[in-house]
Amino acid sequence: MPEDSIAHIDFDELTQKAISQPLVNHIYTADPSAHVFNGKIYIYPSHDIDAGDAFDDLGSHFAMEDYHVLSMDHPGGETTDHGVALHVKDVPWAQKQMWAPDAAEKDGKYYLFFPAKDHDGIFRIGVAISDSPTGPFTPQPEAIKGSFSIDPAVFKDEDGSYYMYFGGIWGGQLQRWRTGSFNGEQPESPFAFLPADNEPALCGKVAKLTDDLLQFDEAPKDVVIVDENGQPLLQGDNERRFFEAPWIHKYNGKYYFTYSTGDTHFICYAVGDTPYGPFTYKGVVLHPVVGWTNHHSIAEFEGKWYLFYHDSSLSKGVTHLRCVKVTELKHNNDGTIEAITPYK
Ligand code: FUB
Repeated sequence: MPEDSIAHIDFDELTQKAISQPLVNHIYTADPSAHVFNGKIYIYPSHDIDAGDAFDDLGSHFAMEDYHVLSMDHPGGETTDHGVALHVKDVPWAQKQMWAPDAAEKDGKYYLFFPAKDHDGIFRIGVAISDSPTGPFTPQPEAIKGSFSIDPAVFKDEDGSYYMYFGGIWGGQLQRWRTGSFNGEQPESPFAFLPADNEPALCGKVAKLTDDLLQFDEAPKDVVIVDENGQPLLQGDNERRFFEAPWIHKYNGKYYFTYSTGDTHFICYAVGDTPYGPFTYKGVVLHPVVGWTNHHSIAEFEGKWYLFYHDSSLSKGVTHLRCVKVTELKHNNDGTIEAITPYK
């Protein structure tokens, strides 16, 4: 929901109408990536702070410096904040803007994947390792070779392969990589280098990870989203095309690619037969929330599916001070997802 609509919101009424409440309210949290490890739910969110940076279309106001891990025994249970799991000052290659992270488990070790701007102001994706799902995590000295842009989401397929989905346009810089290398020619603008409205939309990326989960095992490929006629969505199709916040879950043998449409504020989904797609656009998962960004993850716990998401209700509408929430998500018998309206 854009900022200019917020002036008219009665936040007491909104809290009453919200389908779920903040999981924690002692810190601001966003971009929740949820996983079930050892029968318990762990949430890897961004930790929002007000660093005083002005709002702009590059997201400079999202100036996060560290990560906390949250956990709960079951949805609706008490949420525990396990404190600082990784701080930007401990990451040699990173300078600022610790944006949306994700995590994975392999052979009893836990891997935190996170984007940050490097010392040249270019978003890269790094990995940090821990023996515990709650950290603290020890970062690798360098970012993943060949990594770029933001919003990593790591998916473990049933054959034991791990894939990273990532990317975000505007402040996430994906458009600057259209030629395969970083285009830093003009002063940073969210709109330079984007395809024209009648050209195929910029795609999120996917790359298989190496066995140690520390590098890409292949050059990142496009995650192509097509319409009902098999045609790639166009850049001007703002209500359906990819903007940021990719996630993937598998349901009944199909791969569900879910993502934010950014400036139109939806979480949408598209379905494919392989982890690489192509994915056919199907519809909306989550309608706009209070705050500019919409970001989510989807996890199964004890046979039910849950959508983890955020809004800016706790800060009464401040875009960069968000709070994470959870609600049940339903797959219909025909494989579609029941769209969620965040306020009744
Ligand atoms: O939290 C910073 C950025 O805002 C994330 O990386 C995007 O997905 C959006 O939620």
